[in-house]
Amino acid sequence: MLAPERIWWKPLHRMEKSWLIVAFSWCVLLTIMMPLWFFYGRQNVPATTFRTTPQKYQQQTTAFIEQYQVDTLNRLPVVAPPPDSDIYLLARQWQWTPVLQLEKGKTYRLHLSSTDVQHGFSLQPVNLNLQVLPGYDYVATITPTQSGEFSIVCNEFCSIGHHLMVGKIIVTE
Ligand SMILES: [Cu+2]
Repeated sequence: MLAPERIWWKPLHRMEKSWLIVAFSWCVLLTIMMPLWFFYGRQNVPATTFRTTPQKYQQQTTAFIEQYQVDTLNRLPVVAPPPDSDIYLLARQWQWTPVLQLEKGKTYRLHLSSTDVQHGFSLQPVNLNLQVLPGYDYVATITPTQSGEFSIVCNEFCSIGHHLMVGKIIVTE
C-alpha cells in the first residue's frame, strides 16, 4: 500500500494564492474597521448608565406619567413631555409603559429600566436596540428624525408573555 503523494511543499497554485491574499486583506480591513467604526460610525447611542432600584424607577415613572399624561391608549397612559426633558420608559412583564408622544426634531433624555427581569428595547422599524436591566437606569439622548408611530418590541426573552410585549412611541411633526 502506497502513502498518498505529499505535496504541501509544492508552490501554491495561482488561484489559491489570489484567494489567500483576498481573504487576508479582508481580515485586515475588518480589523481596522472595528476601532475606526467605534469612533466614526453613527450607530453608537449616546448613553450613560446609573444605578437605581425598581422601587425608585417605578416612582419616577409614575410621577412622570402624572405630570404629562394627555390620553389613554389600550389602557396605557399616553404621555406628551416637553422637549429637552427627562422621559421615562418602564419595562416589566409584559408591558412597556407609558406610550411616549414626542415631537420630531426635538431632543429628549430617554430613561430606560426594568422593574423585574431583563428586557430588550428594540425600536422598530428603526432597529435601535438597547438592553434594559432592573437596577440600572440607562439614559440615552434621542432626537426623533421621522414622524409616525414606532413599535417597541422586547427582544430579550422574558418568559411566557414575551411575544405580547409591544410598546409604542408616537412622533408628531
Ligand atoms: Cu421579553
